[in-house]
Amino acid sequence: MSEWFNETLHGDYHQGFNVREVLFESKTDHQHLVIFESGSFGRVMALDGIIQTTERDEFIYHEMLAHTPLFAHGNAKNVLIIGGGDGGLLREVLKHPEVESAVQVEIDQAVIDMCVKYLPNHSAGAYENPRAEIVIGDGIDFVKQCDRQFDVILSDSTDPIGPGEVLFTSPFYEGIKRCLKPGGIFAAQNGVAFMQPDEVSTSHKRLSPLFSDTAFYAAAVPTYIGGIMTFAWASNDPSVRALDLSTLQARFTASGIKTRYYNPALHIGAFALPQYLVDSL
Ligand code: AG3
Repeated sequence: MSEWFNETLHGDYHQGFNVREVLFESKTDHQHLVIFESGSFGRVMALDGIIQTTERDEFIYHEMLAHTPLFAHGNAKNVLIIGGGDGGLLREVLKHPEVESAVQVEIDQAVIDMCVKYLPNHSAGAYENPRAEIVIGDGIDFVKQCDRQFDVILSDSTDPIGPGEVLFTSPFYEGIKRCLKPGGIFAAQNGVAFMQPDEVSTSHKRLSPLFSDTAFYAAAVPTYIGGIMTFAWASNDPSVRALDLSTLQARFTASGIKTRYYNPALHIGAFALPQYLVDSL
């Protein structure tokens, strides 16, 4: 008889994975962590019962969270990542030749260690990259205290439940504002809109008093079930979001970065939201 992993995010609707083999399972200092071999999505990592990443579809999420703000910025030298312990986002950020340093603040050392071991294609050596600096700590403390500023800040958090909850609050967004350089861009995972409808309106309510441009963009990630995953976007320079296709295409081509999901046309289209979301803002 086979074993199933059933996600616990939504009370009365879930996805299940056939578990071929549990590779690691433990309660860390912060959360429950499991990494298992699945039937059709390769290796899968879940925190507190919620799917975080799978080998098969992680590229969609990580490419969209990294490349959309980085190509919009065009010359991001200093990048800050909050969370992202599996290393997939750091891997994509470091593909940008203009990035001189990427600081990653992850609360849970065990997530980094176990993902390096059991999901090596996520970080793909990024933690050994001399441009990467890893800080173990809570993202909210870092942005409240940090004396450095960044061109792009990315929040690759869990959902607003447990350790990730503070990363969706006004004090966190105020910290983000103080750590962003002029013209800087903040992007953050913001939940699956159809299943977590309040996340878009709440983030909009909290971000828009602090930033002159607040928006959301979207991508469908199969294992974040229930439709489109949204990403929050905030900046004090509206022109970075209004870039035309030919500028983005020129930057993308010049970078030499090979993607499997992101491309400049999709970048622009991703900001077009379904009407039920537009109406919720
Ligand atoms: N962290 C975001 C997971 C969101 C899951 N939420 C959901 N399915 N509604 C992903 C971490 C990948 N680096």
